[in-house]
Amino acid sequence: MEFKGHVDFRACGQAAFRRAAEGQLVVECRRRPEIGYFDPLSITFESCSEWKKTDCGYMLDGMKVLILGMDGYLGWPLALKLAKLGCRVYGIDNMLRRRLVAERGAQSVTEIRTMQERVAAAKEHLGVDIEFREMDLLDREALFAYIREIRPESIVQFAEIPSAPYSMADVDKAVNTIQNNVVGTLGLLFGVRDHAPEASIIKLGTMGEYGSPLTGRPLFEGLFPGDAVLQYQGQEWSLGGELTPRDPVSFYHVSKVQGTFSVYEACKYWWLRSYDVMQGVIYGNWSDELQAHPDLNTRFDIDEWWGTVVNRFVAQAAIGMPLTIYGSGNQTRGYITLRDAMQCITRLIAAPPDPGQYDVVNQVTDVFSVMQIAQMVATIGKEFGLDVEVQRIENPRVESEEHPYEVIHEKLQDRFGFASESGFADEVRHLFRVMLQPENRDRILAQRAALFPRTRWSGEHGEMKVLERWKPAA
Ligand code: USQ
Repeated sequence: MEFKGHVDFRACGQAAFRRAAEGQLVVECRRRPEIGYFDPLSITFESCSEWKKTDCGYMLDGMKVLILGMDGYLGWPLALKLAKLGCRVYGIDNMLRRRLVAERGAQSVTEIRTMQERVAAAKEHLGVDIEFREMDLLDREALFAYIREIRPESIVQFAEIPSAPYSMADVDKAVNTIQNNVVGTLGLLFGVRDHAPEASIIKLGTMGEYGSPLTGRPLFEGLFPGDAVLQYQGQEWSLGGELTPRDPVSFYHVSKVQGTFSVYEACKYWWLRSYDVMQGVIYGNWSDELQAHPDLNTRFDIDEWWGTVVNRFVAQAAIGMPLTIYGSGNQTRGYITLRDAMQCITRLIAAPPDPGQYDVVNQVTDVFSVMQIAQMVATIGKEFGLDVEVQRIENPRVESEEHPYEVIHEKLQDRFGFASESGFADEVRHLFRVMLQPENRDRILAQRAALFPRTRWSGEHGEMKVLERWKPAA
């Protein structure tokens, strides 16, 4: 999508509107108050020096973006991408993820540098400046002071514990997840209200907030469409614009649902603006910026708590471990590559919502069952000389194994111009090349014990039973 013509002042966040004496609406630019009030229709994207055309549409030049959770799998590639696009990028992280992965006896397969080294590498290899401060989102005093200091134009909330199994492992981990995610997001909203109310908030939610309704009801983008109707006892009511039902599948997903409600309410009470991103399962580790140098690597986890299924399967195949399909393998989810996810988030940052607007996007490109993923990974593995075996094991989770899955994912393409740049096969081929590098393969082998699941939703811990093993035909 390309904006044509006049500047989208609502996306700008820099415009202060006023009614002139004759009743005409005029606007003042917060970035350039010296030009005074002007007619909003008198400025086009092409003529406004504050807007710049990028690969992701028109964007505020030097837009100030604060990334919460910059050290993570998503936070770091996003920082690099935005910095390369000319944004002023700021970030915080409390480095918790590194500690929690170590707690499971695991580590990132790709070797990652400290944040200080990464920031220096970004300068050296990409020529960009990124500002990082080690800070806990729960330290509200420090957070609010930082927001006051930089007055971000966009804030990306990635500073959440992202693992369903971790949140189900024991009471401390469940509480840690809820505390970090729910309280962290709530505090942030007050900070934005008081210190940067015009900033747009990009909140990372998850497709798992919806669950997988057995009725086959479509998973709309957060809110019911205008023509949705409830029929009950011979009467009809409109559901248009209401939040769709949530049916989370772990305490982690519960924390995301709570985040959704907190953000929704804050937009309503305080006129904040936010996109809530219902994120599908992300896989891969390719982006243009990450490829520039190994010192820029993002983390890549594959253990039972922190790895997502595609990443785990490729790593398992690389060391000759049978792929761990939980239960029937017919569980179906929406998936997206890291590269595509970064493009989506960037487009949302570039074109923020109206003040007071809460909107939701479903961020997925493909829908697969676990069985299909295992089959595809095994087939691609053969190109690398691997004779991949798969195993069905007892499902450690409480989740539907047979269910319809009808995801609506239209807004990112239709309204924000998203076009996928990477597909499953190419991304998995790239992953195999990375996982099979001797030093990476060694790091997978070193954490082999953490690859097989031991965390049941029931709270019991121990090996799952293997139900079946076979080698898929190509
Ligand atoms: N699964 C297997 N074998 C494995 C690992 C997973 O069969 O070795 C199955 C799971 O049972 C599940 C599906 O694969 O049905 C996806 O599991 P996952 O671990 O890849 O993803 P999930 O726990 O759903 O969570 C991940 C991210 C989370 C994000 C979510 C998006 O960790 O942060 O919110 O994907 S979604 O799944 O759409 O909710």
